[in-house]
Amino acid sequence: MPPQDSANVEQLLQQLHADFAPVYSMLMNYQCAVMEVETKFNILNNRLSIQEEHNPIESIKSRVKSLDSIIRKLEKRQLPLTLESAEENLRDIAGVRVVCSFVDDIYRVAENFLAQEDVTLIQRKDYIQNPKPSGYRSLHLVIKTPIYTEDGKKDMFVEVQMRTIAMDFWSSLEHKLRYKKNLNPQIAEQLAKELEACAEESAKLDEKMLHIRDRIAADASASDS
Ligand code: 0O2
Repeated sequence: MPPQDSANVEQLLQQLHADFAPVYSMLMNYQCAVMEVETKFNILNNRLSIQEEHNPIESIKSRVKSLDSIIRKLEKRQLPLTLESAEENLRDIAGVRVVCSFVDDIYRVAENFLAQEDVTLIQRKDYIQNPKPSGYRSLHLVIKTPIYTEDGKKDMFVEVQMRTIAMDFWSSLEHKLRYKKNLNPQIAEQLAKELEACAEESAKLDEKMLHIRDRIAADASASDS
């Protein structure tokens, strides 16, 4: 490459870095918030396992929304297409999904998480007590938590979805149906009905498993005494 072209490339790269710096910085802030929240749940998982003799959390999955999804969501809601507007209006740019073994683990972990001084609850939606018409079940928490940047402390929104393994399994299958394009509408309707029935059965299974776990624990403590 001739020296002059190389200088042009350097200049272009510098310009691109300067242009994209605010975007990188915003997404990095959300990534930091996700890491903070994940750490909180990992610590809770270890601490609560001492009391209950089992790990209440099966897995934690996290993501930061892509720039494309952020812009599309702003457009869909007819909001200004700016970074400031995204930070102000979208509460699910940082998402953490906590999958628990049993339904009561969800509430115990949530309670301990929300009791922390640097976690502020903004919104709580209990789709376990009140499932969506689709059959969707999860506990949704929108919280604010601080991160520490070069410019100081910054409070960040994080959306936490908490569910059992069964709810997570159901939700990922239903998500496939939801986003499948070009599906015959009659088949889609039939599948949605079948999925709704699956959600009911799955909730009953969660209840039965919880009951069995409690009976095992009760029997074990009776044998110990
Ligand atoms: P994706 O692709 O999972 O990110 P919001 O969209 O958050 O502004 P709303 O309706 O207040 O608006 O949020 P809600 O109902 O609390 O749920 C938001 C998220 O929950 C969804 O994000 C899904 O992840 C999940 N969810 C809610 N309802 C359903 C459902 O019926 N089926 C499945 N599979 N997931 C659901 P996104 O951004 O819609 O989708």
